[in-house]
Amino acid sequence: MKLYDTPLAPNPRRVRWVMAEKGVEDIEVVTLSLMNGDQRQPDYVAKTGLPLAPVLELDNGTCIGESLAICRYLESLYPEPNLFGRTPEETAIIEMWTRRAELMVAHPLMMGVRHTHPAMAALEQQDPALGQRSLAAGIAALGVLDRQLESRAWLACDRLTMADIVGFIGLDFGRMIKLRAPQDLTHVGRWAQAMRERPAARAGMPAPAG
Ligand SMILES: N[C@@H](CCC(=O)N[C@@H](CS)C(=O)NCC(=O)O)C(=O)O
Repeated sequence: MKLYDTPLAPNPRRVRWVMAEKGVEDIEVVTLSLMNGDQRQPDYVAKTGLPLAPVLELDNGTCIGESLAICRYLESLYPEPNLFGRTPEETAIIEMWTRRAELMVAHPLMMGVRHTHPAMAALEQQDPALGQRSLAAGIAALGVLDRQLESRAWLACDRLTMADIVGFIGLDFGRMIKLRAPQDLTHVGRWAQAMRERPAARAGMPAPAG
């Protein structure tokens, strides 16, 4: 299998994080430069369907796009540690928090970065007002995570799940514009620190400067 990846972008990072948690090392990683437009090359789009990363290409040539679909596929192949749920109830609760983390936090923060960071002008017809509204929505939704984390270490159940990975990567992408969770969100702060300390947090990430 081959993973079409790119180091700084949040959606491919979900896949690398899951691979690291599960100890998956037998997938070839092909690194794309989004800034150079590798994702828009006709061969890549013809093969994968959209000018986006990540994509997992199976040995039979099937291409799976959408980071969460790739992560679910990896969960089927490498079931431990479980990240998507063991029982119907757990699976539903993890799905609920994964969707909230993605739709309410990760997506707005990603839109905020894309529409306000100067380097993102290469990828986006920027609308700074939309960027600011998106950032405000993403930050407000962190309050929802903070309430959920008040009485628990992880978002969805008593262990790390996909919901934590999606939520944290969304928040951490905000570092591009020096965004941090508001200090009064102490539960988010503690959870984010626990996520940052996991070895998987470093998977495929460039070494810090200095
Ligand atoms: N919903 C997709 C989103 C994929 C996506 O937006 N990928 C971004 C990187 S995070 C990308 O490839 N952008 C290329 C571009 O904007 O030209 C997923 O979860 O995989």
